[in-house]
Amino acid sequence: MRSILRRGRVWDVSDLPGESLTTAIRTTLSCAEPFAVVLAQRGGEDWRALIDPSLDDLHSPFLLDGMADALDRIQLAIARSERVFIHGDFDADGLTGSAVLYRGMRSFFPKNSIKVEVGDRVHGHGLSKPFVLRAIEEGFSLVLTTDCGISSEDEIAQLKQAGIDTIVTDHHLPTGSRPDAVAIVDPHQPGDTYPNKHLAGVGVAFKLVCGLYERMHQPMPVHLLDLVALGTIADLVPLSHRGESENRAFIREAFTLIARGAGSSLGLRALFAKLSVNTKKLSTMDIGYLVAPKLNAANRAGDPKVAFLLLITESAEQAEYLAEILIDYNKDREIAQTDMIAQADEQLRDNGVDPRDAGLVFLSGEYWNEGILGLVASNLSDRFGVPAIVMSRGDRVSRGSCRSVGSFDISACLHEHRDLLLQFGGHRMAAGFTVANENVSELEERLLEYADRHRPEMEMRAASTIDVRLQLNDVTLRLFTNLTSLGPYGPGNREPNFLVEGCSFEDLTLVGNRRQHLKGRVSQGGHSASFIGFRMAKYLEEFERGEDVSLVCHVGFDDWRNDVQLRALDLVESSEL
Ligand SMILES: [Mn+2]
Repeated sequence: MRSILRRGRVWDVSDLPGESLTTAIRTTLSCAEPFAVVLAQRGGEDWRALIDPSLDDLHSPFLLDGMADALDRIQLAIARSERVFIHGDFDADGLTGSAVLYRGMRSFFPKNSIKVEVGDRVHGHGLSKPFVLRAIEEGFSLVLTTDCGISSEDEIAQLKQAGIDTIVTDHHLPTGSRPDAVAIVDPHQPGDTYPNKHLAGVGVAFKLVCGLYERMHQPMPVHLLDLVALGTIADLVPLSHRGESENRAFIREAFTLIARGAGSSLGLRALFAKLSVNTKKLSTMDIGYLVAPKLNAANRAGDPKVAFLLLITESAEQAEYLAEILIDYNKDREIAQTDMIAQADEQLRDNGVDPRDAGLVFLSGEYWNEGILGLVASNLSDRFGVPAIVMSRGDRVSRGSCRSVGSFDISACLHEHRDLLLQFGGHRMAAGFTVANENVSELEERLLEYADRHRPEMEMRAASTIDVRLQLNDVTLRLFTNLTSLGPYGPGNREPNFLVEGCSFEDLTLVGNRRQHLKGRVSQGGHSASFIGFRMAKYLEEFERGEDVSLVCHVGFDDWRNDVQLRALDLVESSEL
C-alpha cells in the first residue's frame, strides 16, 4: 500500500491472528476487537503477560547460569573484606551497569574498598591492558565486569595469573572460547535458559545485585531501577519478545518511581531538570533522545568518568555541577559534529563525484574525533541514500565507522574484504573497522566496486507495518486505556499502527506556535473522531482533497480536551486495498 504523502513509503497490513484466540481474548477482557488482535499478534497464547508487566513479572536471578557461583565469590569477598575493582564499558549501558554494581554492593563492603573504571574510546570496548596492570598494582583480588568481559579472554587470563579472580557479567554474544573467570553471568552463554534473552548489560548487573540482596536477606533494590531503565532504553534492546516483558517491567516501575521523585540517582534527577524533561509523563523517547545522548557525549567529546560520577553522586550540589558539564560536553559534541560534516561536504565537493552516482560515501580526515565518526556517517548515509564510511587517519592505522541504508548489509561487505582489514565488527546497518594506512586506497577501490554491484539492495526499503484495521466506533477512551497497558513502546514493542479505511476529513486547521501541526476530524461510515498530525501542516492539501482515502494512525490522548484523539501518521489510497 503506497503512501500518498511520502514518496517511496510503503505500508503492509499484518495478517490477522487466529479468530478463536482473538475471540477468547475479547471475551476475557471484554475489550474492543482491535486491541484483542494486537494482543494475539504480539503474545500468541502468552498474551496475558503483555498487559501491565510489573515487579511480579521479574524472573529469579538464580535462573541465570553462573549466578550462584558469582554470588558465592562475592559473599566470600564480603566475609574477607576484599577490595573489588569494577570494569564497565563507557556507553550509557556500561555506565549505568557500573553504577548499579557499585551502588548495589557498596553497603556490604568497608568504605572505599570498591573502585570503578569505565574505560574510554582510546582503549576500546572490554578490559584493557592498562586496567589489568592497575588491578595488579593496586592489589585488588576480585574484578567484576559489566556490559563487557565475555570476549576479554586474554586480560582475564592475565588477571588470574596474578591471583585475581574475575566475575563476568555481560549480555554480548560469546565470541571465542570461555574466559577463565570464576563465574560468567550472560544470558547468551550456551546452555543458559534464562527466559529474558534481551537483558541489557545493566539488566544483567541488576540481576546480580538482586541475587546478592536475596542472599543477604534484604528486599529487592527497586530504587536502582531508574538506572536500569536508562541503560536498557539507551542500548536499544527489544523491550518485549512474545509474552516475555521483563525489560518493560523494569521501565514501567522506573517511570513510576521517577514520577514520585524517587529513584537512586540524584544526578539523573538533576539532568532531567536541566533538560526540562517532564518526569510525571516520562517516555522512552525522552530517555532515548534527550537524556542518554548527554551521557554518551561524555565518551564522544569529554570524559566518561564525569557521566559515571553523575550517576553515583550523593551531593545535590555536585549533581547540578556534573549535569552542567555533561550538557557542555554535548554542545562540544554538536559543534565537532557540525564541523566534521562541513569538512566532509567540502571533500565531496573537491572530489567532484556525487555519492548518489558513486553508490558509496568513502571519506577520511587526519585525527578526526573517533567518537563522532559514526554520527557523521549516519548523517551522510541519510542525506545521500547510500552507505557511508567515515575514517579517522592516524599515524599508521585508520579507524572507520560505517552506516548503511535499505537492505545493504555493511557487515557482510566488510567481511568480504577482511583480507585488507586489521579488525572489523558490527551488524547489518552499522559497523566499524581498522585498516593499515597503506591499504586504504585499495579498500576504497574495492568497496566502491562492491557497492556498485549491490546497488539494488540500497533502494530496498522495508515496508512499515499496519497492525490492524480500526472502525471509528471503536475509538473510545477504553481503547486508549487498554493500549497504555501495552507500554512502554520501543524496539520489539512498537506502538500499534491502525488503519482507518475509506474516510474523509473536515474542520481542518493548522495549530502550534508556527502553525506546523494539522488538526481536524476524520469521518467514516457515520462515525467521526478528532485527530492531530504533528508537523503535518504541509500536507493540508492532501487531507482536504482526501476523499475515500485511508488514514494510518496511532490512538492517542488530547490533554486539553481530556479525550481520546487519533495521531495521524500517513494517508494511503483506499482503492489500492
Ligand atoms: Mn550493552
